Amino acid sequence: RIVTGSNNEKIIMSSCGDASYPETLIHEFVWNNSENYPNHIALECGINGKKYTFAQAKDATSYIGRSLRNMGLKTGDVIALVAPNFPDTILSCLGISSGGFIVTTINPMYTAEEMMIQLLRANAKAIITSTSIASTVFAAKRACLSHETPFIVIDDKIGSMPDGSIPFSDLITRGKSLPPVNLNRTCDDIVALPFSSGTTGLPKGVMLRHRNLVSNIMMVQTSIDVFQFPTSTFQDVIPAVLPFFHIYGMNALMLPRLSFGAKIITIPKFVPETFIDVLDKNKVTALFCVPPIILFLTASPLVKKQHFHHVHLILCGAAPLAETDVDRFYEKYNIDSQICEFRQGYGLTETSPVDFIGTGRKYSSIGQNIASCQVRLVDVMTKKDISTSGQTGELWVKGPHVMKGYLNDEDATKNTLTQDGWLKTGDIAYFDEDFDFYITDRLKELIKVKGFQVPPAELEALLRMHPDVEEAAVIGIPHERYGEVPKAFIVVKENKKPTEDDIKDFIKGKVSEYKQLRGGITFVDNIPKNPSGKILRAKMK
Ligand code: 4UW
Repeated sequence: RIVTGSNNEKIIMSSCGDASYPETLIHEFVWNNSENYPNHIALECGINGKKYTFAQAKDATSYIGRSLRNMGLKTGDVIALVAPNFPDTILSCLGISSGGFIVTTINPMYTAEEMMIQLLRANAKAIITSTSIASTVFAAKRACLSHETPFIVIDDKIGSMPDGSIPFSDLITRGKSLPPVNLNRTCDDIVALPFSSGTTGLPKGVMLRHRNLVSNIMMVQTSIDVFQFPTSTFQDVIPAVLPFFHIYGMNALMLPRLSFGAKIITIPKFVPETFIDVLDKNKVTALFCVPPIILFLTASPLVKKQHFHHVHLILCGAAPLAETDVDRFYEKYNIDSQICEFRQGYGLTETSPVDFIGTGRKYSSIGQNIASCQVRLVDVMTKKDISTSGQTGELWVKGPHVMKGYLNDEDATKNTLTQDGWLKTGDIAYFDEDFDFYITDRLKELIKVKGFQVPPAELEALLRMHPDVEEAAVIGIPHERYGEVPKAFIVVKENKKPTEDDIKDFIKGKVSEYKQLRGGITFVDNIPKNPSGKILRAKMK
């Protein structure tokens, strides 16, 4: 399994070999098999029941692309998609691709200020959103984009459309009478621009090509056979509560599962009753989770054994999960773990996202590197490659799924991607005697709250804007339900005495709910830093 490279690097190859994948654009890939089941339901709203068959969804995608072209948008323009999970969110995403554009997905929970930063950094030329958040998105648009920027709104039955909006449904109806788009795109072109803070600093646009997304889907598909993933013999039914704006929801759930004929039931927001209602009304076959959902499934009195009757796979990732959490789930429901199997996955936005998937019964392991994903473990101190089980090092990965780089950020790209294509994940890991991997720590600054990214640099910059704050440093501390929460250390200016609540109030409203300083604030005399001024986060922890 371990091959020595030309620079004496120790490369841990995948036991699955290499994956083959077609040179196809992502929207073509997703609908490739759909002619075999045109009348099956592809998309259904878990709230209002709105449905699209595969044939309808495929056609709608194409019409949306045509309509966007007809608005004067040009090949390679970036379109911001800021919407909770709805069938129309999925159609928007694929429609943007079919029109030859790039989709930057923005967290619909963001404040207008947070949205503005991404709209500007991504240089968005149009926005697709939905009525329930349209006023916030419109405020962001008005503050930073030109008046003519197309503002397209999905009617999600809550809230209304700001003046001058284009109803999303018009894109489909009008697109029918427009000529097909003459696409001049290759698999090397960028199609998705999700944002990630990477190993350090503020969120950056992650440039993902069509090939990155398509290859990663096939890398997983090749590996699930080798790792004997439980699969359905019939059409999968998958509730989609993980947000599509995040790469896990986008290219581990939505796009791959649609490609293989699943029915996706969209859930716009995690509300226990809504989630249970979807489980009650559907024969759900697979659950895509983050650790807090696993905890919810175990703890909630609303969840019953019968909800798992058709479930053959429970997948979890985006943040660490303890073996005992999975044990507790199985103990509570007395479910056969070979019929309803639990597996972890591991990945990151920068790798489209999947690098590892679970191989079986070791619940705390992220499993093994998938087909075509090469891995190195690099000792943090000596920078030498590790080739022995049990030793920890930084995880590096390489393969056709690795991003092109960060948009307009050469420094960050250089610090993350080596010249020969290795991506430094910023995660610390080791492998056992079976080559099953375990994540033990995070070298990078990133804090993960419920699986969502919280870049400490963003909160630190905000805290420094408070008139009483001299210096600030933010780290993640463990939290029982959320995994981690941000905690701030603050040095105040001379003769100033702000309270913890003063500072928390200052942050409130400026950043989303999940980024709030739930870990509290400690006032200190100084922040430990290295000679070049970098905050010594490990020391603070
Ligand atoms: N255990 C511990 C894990 C794990 C983890 C991720 O926001 P991003 O950039 O991306 C994600 C992607 C999640 C994901 C991808 C594919 C997959 O199969 C799956 O599970 C089924 C989940 O969250 O954050 C990337 C960072 O999130 C941490 C890790 O620090 C990584 O660098 N992370 N998965 N299983 N930590």
